[in-house]
Amino acid sequence: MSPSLICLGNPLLDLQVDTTLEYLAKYELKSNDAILVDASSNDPKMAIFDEVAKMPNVKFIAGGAAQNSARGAAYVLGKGQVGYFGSVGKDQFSDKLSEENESAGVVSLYQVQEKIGTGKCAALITGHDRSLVTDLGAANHFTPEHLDKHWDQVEAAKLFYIGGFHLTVSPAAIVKLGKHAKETGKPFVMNLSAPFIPQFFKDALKECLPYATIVIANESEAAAYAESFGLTCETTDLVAIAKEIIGTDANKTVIFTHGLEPTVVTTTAGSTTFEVHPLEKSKIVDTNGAGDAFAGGFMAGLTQDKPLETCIDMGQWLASLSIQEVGPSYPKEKFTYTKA
Ligand code: 26A
Repeated sequence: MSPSLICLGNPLLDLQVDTTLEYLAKYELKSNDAILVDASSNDPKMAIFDEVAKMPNVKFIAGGAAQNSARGAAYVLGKGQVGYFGSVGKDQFSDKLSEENESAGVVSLYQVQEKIGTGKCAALITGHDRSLVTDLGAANHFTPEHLDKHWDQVEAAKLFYIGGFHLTVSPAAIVKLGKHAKETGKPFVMNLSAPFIPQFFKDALKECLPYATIVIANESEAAAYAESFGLTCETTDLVAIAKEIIGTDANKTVIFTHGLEPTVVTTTAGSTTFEVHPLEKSKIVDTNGAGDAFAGGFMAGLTQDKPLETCIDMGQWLASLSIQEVGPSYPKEKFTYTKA
């Protein structure tokens, strides 16, 4: 059996820790952000990983945004239905990621680097905020040729999910999958992932967005898109931004999540909003990975050919399950989605 849903992203191991605003200030980090550090430049932020690894309350958890979504989709779809492409090293971190994928039912389609360590992300939690600091490591060395090794699975897949973070790694790999999706009429879903993607990877985004049939982003990524692409509308006008992304593409849907505010869904036919179901604050453990879980639940619904509004509700349902766990994880217990 071949996976129905194929995902592509950057496999990372998360070092998650509850920390303080003082610690964030030491490295001039924002409390809710995602940034990259470059291991080859003498970036002082590289020290964060060693410091966090030694903190008494640190937890090592499977991460990587699209990989979190893949595990989420598999939580709903079951074993063998979801495949995940990305690049890892040969070390304990990748062993842990493979194990987590295996137990979640995700088929790991890893490209393995002999001499580069698996990527890592320090997930610095302060209250309900998280600051993500990433050293991509091996994840940065994914090459489109690796897709060829599993092309039979690509051809057998029904649909694709691309983490926008991968735009920093291999736009060529995204285009390769995008072309296949376009030629075969399969859904091709892209997530903008973080404000720095539209900000600093504008050309890569421009190259890949035409293949997307569905674009998922949150309100701050939407605002970053509006600014980076010089849109004349307000950066808070989600419908106007979505219309700009869509242009005249009748085959494109834009989904903007907006925290507890309604989710805004736009096509060339118009715009609709969907209420979120807020979770009691006392039940929230941490919101790291909430957006990934939303995408995972959404993709599971799409894989099951559910109507768009059900897919969105499934995304919100899975996100609410995930924020009751530590990090981008899902309950051990198997809950089943029932239509709200
Ligand atoms: C390229 N960058 C910066 C990244 C990431 C990333 N996943 C892929 N590429 N930076 C953070 N993450 C992941 O986001 C999840 C939370 O949404 C973290 O590993 C974390 O699991």
